[in-house]
Amino acid sequence: PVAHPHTCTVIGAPMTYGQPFVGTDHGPEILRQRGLRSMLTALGWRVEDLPDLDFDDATTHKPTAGIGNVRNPWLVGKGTEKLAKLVSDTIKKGRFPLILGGDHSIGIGSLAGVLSARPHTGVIWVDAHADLNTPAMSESGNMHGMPVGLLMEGVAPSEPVPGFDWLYQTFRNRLPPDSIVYVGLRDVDPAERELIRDLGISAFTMHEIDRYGIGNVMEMAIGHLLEKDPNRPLHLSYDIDAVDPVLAPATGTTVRGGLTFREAHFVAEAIAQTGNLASADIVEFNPTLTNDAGADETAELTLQIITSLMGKSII
Ligand code: 4U7
Ligand code: MN
Ligand code: MN
Ligand code: MN
Repeated sequence: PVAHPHTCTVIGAPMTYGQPFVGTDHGPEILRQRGLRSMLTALGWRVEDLPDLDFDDATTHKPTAGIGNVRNPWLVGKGTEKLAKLVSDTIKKGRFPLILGGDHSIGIGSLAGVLSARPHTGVIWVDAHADLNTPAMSESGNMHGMPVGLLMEGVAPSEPVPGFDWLYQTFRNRLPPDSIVYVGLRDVDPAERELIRDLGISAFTMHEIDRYGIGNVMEMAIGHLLEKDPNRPLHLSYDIDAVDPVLAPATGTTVRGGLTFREAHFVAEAIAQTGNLASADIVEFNPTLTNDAGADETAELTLQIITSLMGKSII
């Protein structure tokens, strides 16, 4: 298996432009305040904590509003370009990028960066949603619903969305449909469902979690990605809305019937145990969308999931 790099680079990606609410920009700072760094150090990581990326500087030069059916494409495009470069450079330095959202549009930058440094990566997408929309398919125009769609082979638009020229120049690698598995889906748009079926994408929805149990689901999910190459690097994208909204109310697109507390942790533990995890993002925490207690609870849960993911074992 891929040895854990000794150094984890914490990348704050305080993006809000991929969805309609402010507040997701507080994610990185709140996780740091709650002791992310010392928690990682206690697990044996050397930590490089970079300043948050600046996603607001693009507002000064170019149109910020919607273009066609897409909302804020320029802002999301310029921001995710920065993230893609940083993620790719971090991996090339032999470090583990731990990317803190921000809304899930940052997944465009994470995926592009990961695929540029390690084209053969397998991706685990833990989410209530498939995030497989393209501008042509999307009904909302929100780019946090598009990270997988914009990066997947056979789905990604052939022409760049405004602000995304970089995705057609230096970051041209795409994700083959058999290189992703979904865990936790329960709210999939009709056009996304059709793509998942047509492309044969591996999807463990809440139905499969109920049916087989989370232990078997994670074994099947990881098995699918590591089938041909047990040493394959893995990238995890963890949308906190995968967890049941009773436990994680502070997020923008809640859907009832999500992962339980233990299921949410087990997913992270099982991925950590492979020894193949090489990069991760955790996204969509928004402390402003609920009361203080709900925000605290969601922040703490997010931190605990990161702890499990980065190697904490119960005994
Ligand atoms: B998230 C949605 F229509 N599919 O495209 C869309 F249901 O990153 C939701 O997973 C997207 O939170 C959710 O707007 C994006 C909608
Ligand atoms: Mn989601
Ligand atoms: Mn998502
Ligand atoms: Mn969401």
